[in-house]
Amino acid sequence: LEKPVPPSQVMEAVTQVLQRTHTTEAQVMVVDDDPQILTLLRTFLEPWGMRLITLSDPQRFWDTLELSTPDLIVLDVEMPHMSGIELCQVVRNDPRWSGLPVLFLTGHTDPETVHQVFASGADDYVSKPIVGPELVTRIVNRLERTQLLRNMAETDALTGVANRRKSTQELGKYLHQAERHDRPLCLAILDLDRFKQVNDRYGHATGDAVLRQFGKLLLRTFRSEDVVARWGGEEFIVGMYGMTKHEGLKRLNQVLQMVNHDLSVGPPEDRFYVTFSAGISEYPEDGKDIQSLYRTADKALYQAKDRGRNCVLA
Ligand code: GH3
Ligand code: MG
Ligand code: MG
Ligand code: MG
Ligand code: MG
Repeated sequence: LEKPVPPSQVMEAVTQVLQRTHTTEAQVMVVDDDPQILTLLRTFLEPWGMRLITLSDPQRFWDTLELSTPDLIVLDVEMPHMSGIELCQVVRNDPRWSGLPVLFLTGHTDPETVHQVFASGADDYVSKPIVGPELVTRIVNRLERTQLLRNMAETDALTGVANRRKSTQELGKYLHQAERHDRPLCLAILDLDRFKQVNDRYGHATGDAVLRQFGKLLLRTFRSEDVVARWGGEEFIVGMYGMTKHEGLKRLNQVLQMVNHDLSVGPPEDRFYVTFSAGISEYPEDGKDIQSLYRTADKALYQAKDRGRNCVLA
Protein backbone atom coordinates (compact mmCIF):
# COMPACT_ATOMS: atom_id res chain seq x y z
CA LEU A 1 0.00 0.00 0.00
CA GLU A 2 2.64 2.43 1.04
CA LYS A 3 6.05 3.23 -0.36
CA PRO A 4 9.01 3.59 2.04
CA VAL A 5 9.07 6.56 4.44
CA PRO A 6 10.16 9.67 2.55
CA PRO A 7 13.45 11.45 3.26
CA SER A 8 13.35 14.36 5.68
CA GLN A 9 13.97 16.96 2.94
CA VAL A 10 10.68 15.99 1.40
CA MET A 11 8.83 16.45 4.67
CA GLU A 12 10.54 19.79 5.05
CA ALA A 13 9.29 20.83 1.63
CA VAL A 14 5.76 19.86 2.62
CA THR A 15 6.06 21.91 5.79
CA GLN A 16 7.19 24.92 3.76
CA VAL A 17 4.27 24.68 1.38
CA LEU A 18 1.87 24.40 4.29
CA GLN A 19 3.38 27.36 6.10
CA ARG A 20 3.08 29.42 2.95
CA THR A 21 -0.49 28.54 2.18
CA HIS A 22 -2.32 28.21 5.49
CA THR A 23 -4.55 25.64 3.84
CA THR A 24 -4.22 23.17 6.67
CA GLU A 25 -7.70 23.71 8.04
CA ALA A 26 -9.22 22.42 4.81
CA GLN A 27 -11.92 19.77 4.79
CA VAL A 28 -11.03 16.92 2.48
CA MET A 29 -13.59 14.32 1.45
CA VAL A 30 -12.20 10.94 0.39
CA VAL A 31 -14.25 8.29 -1.40
CA ASP A 32 -12.66 4.86 -1.75
CA ASP A 33 -14.20 1.40 -1.38
CA ASP A 34 -10.98 0.17 0.25
CA PRO A 35 -11.07 1.00 3.99
CA GLN A 36 -7.30 0.57 4.21
CA ILE A 37 -6.82 3.45 1.79
CA LEU A 38 -9.13 5.61 3.89
CA THR A 39 -7.10 4.85 7.01
CA LEU A 40 -3.85 5.52 5.15
CA LEU A 41 -5.07 8.93 3.93
CA ARG A 42 -6.10 9.81 7.45
CA THR A 43 -2.58 9.10 8.71
CA PHE A 44 -1.08 11.18 5.88
CA LEU A 45 -3.38 14.20 5.98
CA GLU A 46 -4.58 14.64 9.55
CA PRO A 47 -1.13 15.42 10.98
CA TRP A 48 -1.20 18.53 8.73
CA GLY A 49 -4.42 19.71 10.32
CA MET A 50 -6.71 18.74 7.45
CA ARG A 51 -10.10 17.45 8.47
CA LEU A 52 -11.11 14.26 6.69
CA ILE A 53 -14.54 13.04 5.70
CA THR A 54 -14.14 9.45 4.57
CA LEU A 55 -16.66 7.42 2.61
CA SER A 56 -16.37 3.80 1.49
CA ASP A 57 -19.81 3.62 -0.15
CA PRO A 58 -20.06 5.87 -3.24
CA GLN A 59 -23.88 5.64 -3.08
CA ARG A 60 -23.83 7.97 -0.09
CA PHE A 61 -21.70 10.45 -2.04
CA TRP A 62 -24.30 13.15 -2.78
CA ASP A 63 -25.79 13.32 0.72
CA THR A 64 -22.34 13.53 2.25
CA LEU A 65 -21.20 16.17 -0.22
CA GLU A 66 -24.18 18.41 0.57
CA LEU A 67 -23.86 17.99 4.31
CA SER A 68 -20.13 18.44 4.64
CA THR A 69 -19.34 20.97 1.85
CA PRO A 70 -15.65 19.98 1.56
CA ASP A 71 -12.86 22.13 0.09
CA LEU A 72 -11.51 19.30 -2.04
CA ILE A 73 -12.51 15.75 -2.91
CA VAL A 74 -10.35 12.69 -3.50
CA LEU A 75 -11.96 9.94 -5.58
CA ASP A 76 -11.00 6.36 -6.24
CA VAL A 77 -11.47 5.31 -9.88
CA GLU A 78 -12.79 1.78 -9.43
CA MET A 79 -15.59 1.29 -6.95
CA PRO A 80 -18.66 -0.96 -6.88
CA HIS A 81 -21.92 0.48 -8.34
CA MET A 82 -20.32 3.70 -9.52
CA SER A 83 -16.91 4.73 -10.79
CA GLY A 84 -15.12 7.83 -9.53
CA ILE A 85 -15.04 9.04 -13.14
CA GLU A 86 -18.85 9.04 -13.30
CA LEU A 87 -19.06 10.88 -9.98
CA CYS A 88 -16.60 13.50 -11.19
CA GLN A 89 -18.60 14.10 -14.39
CA VAL A 90 -21.74 14.80 -12.39
CA VAL A 91 -19.86 17.04 -9.93
CA ARG A 92 -18.51 19.11 -12.82
CA ASN A 93 -21.97 19.54 -14.34
CA ASP A 94 -23.56 20.75 -11.10
CA PRO A 95 -23.14 24.53 -10.71
CA ARG A 96 -22.95 24.11 -6.92
CA TRP A 97 -19.83 21.96 -7.16
CA SER A 98 -18.31 22.78 -10.53
CA GLY A 99 -15.48 24.76 -8.93
CA LEU A 100 -14.61 22.10 -6.36
CA PRO A 101 -11.11 20.63 -6.84
CA VAL A 102 -11.16 16.88 -7.58
CA LEU A 103 -8.12 14.65 -7.25
CA PHE A 104 -8.08 10.97 -8.22
CA LEU A 105 -6.42 7.97 -6.70
CA THR A 106 -5.79 5.22 -9.19
CA GLY A 107 -3.94 1.98 -9.44
CA HIS A 108 -4.18 2.13 -13.23
CA THR A 109 -1.90 4.62 -14.88
CA ASP A 110 -2.40 3.34 -18.44
CA PRO A 111 -2.97 6.17 -20.94
CA GLU A 112 -6.66 5.34 -21.43
CA THR A 113 -7.51 5.54 -17.70
CA VAL A 114 -5.48 8.72 -17.22
CA HIS A 115 -7.23 10.25 -20.22
CA GLN A 116 -10.67 9.32 -18.84
CA VAL A 117 -9.76 10.74 -15.45
CA PHE A 118 -8.87 14.14 -16.90
CA ALA A 119 -11.71 14.07 -19.45
CA SER A 120 -14.16 13.74 -16.55
CA GLY A 121 -12.92 17.10 -15.25
CA ALA A 122 -10.34 15.99 -12.68
CA ASP A 123 -7.70 18.48 -11.58
CA ASP A 124 -5.02 15.96 -10.72
CA TYR A 125 -4.32 12.34 -9.86
CA VAL A 126 -2.04 10.34 -7.60
CA SER A 127 -1.17 6.77 -8.47
CA LYS A 128 -1.33 3.89 -6.04
CA PRO A 129 0.75 2.89 -4.14
CA ILE A 130 0.38 6.30 -2.54
CA VAL A 131 3.45 8.29 -1.54
CA GLY A 132 2.55 10.49 1.43
CA PRO A 133 4.49 13.72 0.69
CA GLU A 134 3.45 13.65 -2.98
CA LEU A 135 -0.20 13.31 -2.02
CA VAL A 136 0.01 16.05 0.61
CA THR A 137 1.77 18.55 -1.65
CA ARG A 138 -0.53 17.88 -4.60
CA ILE A 139 -3.54 18.47 -2.35
CA VAL A 140 -2.03 21.58 -0.76
CA ASN A 141 -1.08 23.09 -4.14
CA ARG A 142 -4.58 22.53 -5.42
CA LEU A 143 -6.13 24.10 -2.31
CA GLU A 144 -3.79 27.05 -2.69
CA ARG A 145 -4.78 27.70 -6.31
CA THR A 146 -8.47 27.37 -5.49
CA GLN A 147 -8.13 29.76 -2.56
CA LEU A 148 -6.29 32.28 -4.74
CA LEU A 149 -8.96 32.17 -7.44
CA ARG A 150 -11.72 32.42 -4.86
CA ASN A 151 -10.11 35.45 -3.21
CA MET A 152 -9.78 37.15 -6.58
CA ALA A 153 -13.38 36.41 -7.47
CA GLU A 154 -14.68 37.70 -4.12
CA THR A 155 -12.52 40.75 -3.45
CA ASP A 156 -12.75 44.30 -4.73
CA ALA A 157 -9.37 44.86 -6.37
CA LEU A 158 -9.02 48.52 -5.35
CA THR A 159 -10.02 48.45 -1.68
CA GLY A 160 -9.62 44.83 -0.59
CA VAL A 161 -13.13 44.64 0.87
CA ALA A 162 -15.62 42.10 -0.49
CA ASN A 163 -17.10 42.78 -3.89
CA ARG A 164 -20.75 42.86 -4.85
CA ARG A 165 -20.90 39.20 -5.85
CA LYS A 166 -19.45 37.96 -2.58
CA SER A 167 -21.53 40.27 -0.40
CA THR A 168 -24.74 39.31 -2.19
CA GLN A 169 -23.98 35.65 -1.42
CA GLU A 170 -23.14 36.41 2.20
CA LEU A 171 -26.22 38.56 2.72
CA GLY A 172 -28.34 35.78 1.24
CA LYS A 173 -26.92 33.33 3.78
CA TYR A 174 -27.48 35.73 6.66
CA LEU A 175 -31.05 36.40 5.55
CA HIS A 176 -31.75 32.65 5.63
CA GLN A 177 -30.25 32.48 9.08
CA ALA A 178 -32.22 35.51 10.26
CA GLU A 179 -35.44 33.92 9.09
CA ARG A 180 -34.67 30.54 10.62
CA HIS A 181 -33.62 31.90 14.00
CA ASP A 182 -36.04 34.81 14.06
CA ARG A 183 -33.26 37.37 14.32
CA PRO A 184 -32.95 40.90 12.88
CA LEU A 185 -30.45 41.95 10.22
CA CYS A 186 -29.42 45.47 9.48
CA LEU A 187 -28.30 46.75 6.07
CA ALA A 188 -26.47 50.07 5.63
CA ILE A 189 -25.54 51.84 2.38
CA LEU A 190 -22.69 54.33 2.70
CA ASP A 191 -21.95 56.84 -0.04
CA LEU A 192 -19.00 59.22 0.10
CA ASP A 193 -20.06 62.86 -0.04
CA ARG A 194 -19.11 65.10 -2.97
CA PHE A 195 -16.53 62.58 -4.02
CA LYS A 196 -16.37 63.94 -7.54
CA GLN A 197 -14.65 66.97 -5.98
CA VAL A 198 -11.80 64.80 -4.67
CA ASN A 199 -11.05 63.62 -8.18
CA ASP A 200 -11.49 67.09 -9.66
CA ARG A 201 -9.29 68.84 -7.10
CA TYR A 202 -6.53 66.29 -6.45
CA GLY A 203 -6.74 63.79 -9.31
CA HIS A 204 -8.08 60.31 -9.74
CA ALA A 205 -5.13 58.60 -8.01
CA THR A 206 -5.86 60.52 -4.81
CA GLY A 207 -9.51 59.57 -5.16
CA ASP A 208 -8.45 55.92 -5.35
CA ALA A 209 -6.27 56.32 -2.26
CA VAL A 210 -9.23 57.74 -0.33
CA LEU A 211 -11.39 54.79 -1.36
CA ARG A 212 -8.67 52.41 -0.14
CA GLN A 213 -8.37 54.21 3.20
CA PHE A 214 -12.12 54.21 3.60
CA GLY A 215 -12.27 50.45 2.89
CA LYS A 216 -9.51 49.81 5.44
CA LEU A 217 -11.30 51.86 8.08
CA LEU A 218 -14.50 49.87 7.51
CA LEU A 219 -12.67 46.55 7.81
CA ARG A 220 -11.02 47.70 11.03
CA THR A 221 -14.24 48.94 12.52
CA PHE A 222 -16.80 46.26 11.83
CA ARG A 223 -16.87 42.72 13.23
CA SER A 224 -15.32 40.01 11.10
CA GLU A 225 -18.78 38.43 10.72
CA ASP A 226 -20.25 41.65 9.31
CA VAL A 227 -20.54 41.91 5.55
CA VAL A 228 -18.42 44.86 4.39
CA ALA A 229 -18.39 45.42 0.64
CA ARG A 230 -17.85 47.92 -2.12
CA TRP A 231 -21.10 47.94 -4.01
CA GLY A 232 -19.76 50.14 -6.81
CA GLY A 233 -18.02 53.49 -7.35
CA GLU A 234 -17.86 55.36 -4.02
CA GLU A 235 -20.68 53.36 -2.49
CA PHE A 236 -20.20 50.68 0.18
CA ILE A 237 -22.59 48.42 2.05
CA VAL A 238 -22.46 46.88 5.51
CA GLY A 239 -24.66 43.96 6.58
CA MET A 240 -24.94 43.35 10.32
CA TYR A 241 -26.54 40.07 11.36
CA GLY A 242 -28.47 40.11 14.64
CA MET A 243 -28.57 43.92 14.77
CA THR A 244 -31.55 46.25 14.75
CA LYS A 245 -31.70 49.54 12.88
CA HIS A 246 -31.30 51.28 16.18
CA GLU A 247 -28.01 49.47 16.94
CA GLY A 248 -26.85 49.88 13.35
CA LEU A 249 -27.49 53.62 13.50
CA LYS A 250 -25.36 53.90 16.61
CA ARG A 251 -22.45 52.05 15.04
CA LEU A 252 -22.64 53.94 11.76
CA ASN A 253 -22.57 57.22 13.66
CA GLN A 254 -19.40 56.07 15.43
CA VAL A 255 -17.85 55.25 12.05
CA LEU A 256 -18.90 58.66 10.76
CA GLN A 257 -17.12 60.33 13.68
CA MET A 258 -13.98 58.33 12.98
CA VAL A 259 -14.04 59.28 9.31
CA ASN A 260 -14.57 62.94 10.23
CA HIS A 261 -11.63 62.72 12.57
CA ASP A 262 -9.19 60.61 10.53
CA LEU A 263 -9.84 61.04 6.81
CA SER A 264 -8.81 64.13 4.92
CA VAL A 265 -6.77 64.85 1.79
CA GLY A 266 -4.97 67.68 0.07
CA PRO A 267 -2.48 70.35 1.17
CA PRO A 268 -3.21 72.37 4.36
CA GLU A 269 -4.40 75.41 2.38
CA ASP A 270 -6.78 73.27 0.30
CA ARG A 271 -7.88 70.50 2.62
CA PHE A 272 -10.85 68.22 1.84
CA TYR A 273 -12.45 66.52 4.86
CA VAL A 274 -13.95 63.21 3.80
CA THR A 275 -17.51 62.57 4.93
CA PHE A 276 -20.20 60.10 3.97
CA SER A 277 -23.94 59.76 4.14
CA ALA A 278 -25.69 56.51 4.98
CA GLY A 279 -29.14 54.97 4.93
CA ILE A 280 -30.17 51.97 7.02
CA SER A 281 -32.88 49.32 6.75
CA GLU A 282 -33.77 46.33 8.89
CA TYR A 283 -34.97 42.80 8.24
CA PRO A 284 -37.82 41.93 8.47
CA GLU A 285 -39.70 45.19 8.96
CA ASP A 286 -38.26 47.04 5.93
CA GLY A 287 -38.09 44.06 3.59
CA LYS A 288 -37.53 40.34 3.44
CA ASP A 289 -35.08 40.14 0.54
CA ILE A 290 -31.91 41.98 -0.42
CA GLN A 291 -33.60 44.07 -3.11
CA SER A 292 -36.28 45.53 -0.88
CA LEU A 293 -33.85 46.09 2.01
CA TYR A 294 -31.52 47.85 -0.41
CA ARG A 295 -34.36 50.01 -1.73
CA THR A 296 -35.40 51.13 1.75
CA ALA A 297 -31.82 51.89 2.79
CA ASP A 298 -31.26 53.78 -0.47
CA LYS A 299 -34.31 55.97 0.22
CA ALA A 300 -32.91 56.80 3.65
CA LEU A 301 -29.54 57.56 2.03
CA TYR A 302 -31.21 59.92 -0.40
CA GLN A 303 -32.83 61.73 2.54
CA ALA A 304 -29.46 61.92 4.31
CA LYS A 305 -27.97 63.59 1.21
CA ASP A 306 -30.95 65.91 1.05
CA ARG A 307 -30.53 66.87 4.68
CA GLY A 308 -27.05 68.20 3.96
CA ARG A 309 -24.88 65.02 3.95
CA ASN A 310 -22.43 63.78 6.66
CA CYS A 311 -25.24 62.01 8.50
CA VAL A 312 -26.89 58.61 8.91
CA LEU A 313 -30.63 58.02 8.65
CA ALA A 314 -32.76 54.94 9.30
P1 GH3 B 1 -22.86 63.00 -3.54
O1 GH3 B 1 -22.51 63.63 -2.25
O2 GH3 B 1 -24.17 63.43 -4.06
O3 GH3 B 1 -22.77 61.52 -3.49
O4 GH3 B 1 -21.78 63.54 -4.58
P2 GH3 B 1 -20.67 62.70 -5.34
O5 GH3 B 1 -19.77 63.65 -6.03
O6 GH3 B 1 -20.02 61.77 -4.40
O7 GH3 B 1 -21.55 61.85 -6.31
P3 GH3 B 1 -21.48 61.61 -7.85
O8 GH3 B 1 -22.34 60.39 -8.06
O9 GH3 B 1 -21.84 62.84 -8.60
O10 GH3 B 1 -19.98 61.26 -8.16
C1 GH3 B 1 -19.36 60.11 -7.73
C2 GH3 B 1 -17.92 60.21 -8.10
O11 GH3 B 1 -17.18 59.07 -7.65
C3 GH3 B 1 -17.70 60.30 -9.59
C4 GH3 B 1 -16.73 59.24 -9.90
O12 GH3 B 1 -15.71 59.68 -10.76
C5 GH3 B 1 -16.14 58.87 -8.57
N1 GH3 B 1 -15.68 57.50 -8.55
C6 GH3 B 1 -16.42 56.38 -8.67
N2 GH3 B 1 -15.62 55.29 -8.65
C7 GH3 B 1 -14.34 55.73 -8.49
C8 GH3 B 1 -13.07 55.07 -8.41
O13 GH3 B 1 -12.96 53.85 -8.46
N3 GH3 B 1 -11.98 55.87 -8.25
C9 GH3 B 1 -12.08 57.24 -8.18
N4 GH3 B 1 -10.96 57.92 -8.01
N5 GH3 B 1 -13.26 57.86 -8.28
C10 GH3 B 1 -14.37 57.13 -8.42
MG1 MG C 1 -11.45 0.83 -5.60
MG1 MG D 1 -21.20 60.23 -3.47
MG1 MG E 1 -24.24 60.68 -6.06
MG1 MG F 1 -22.67 57.41 -5.33
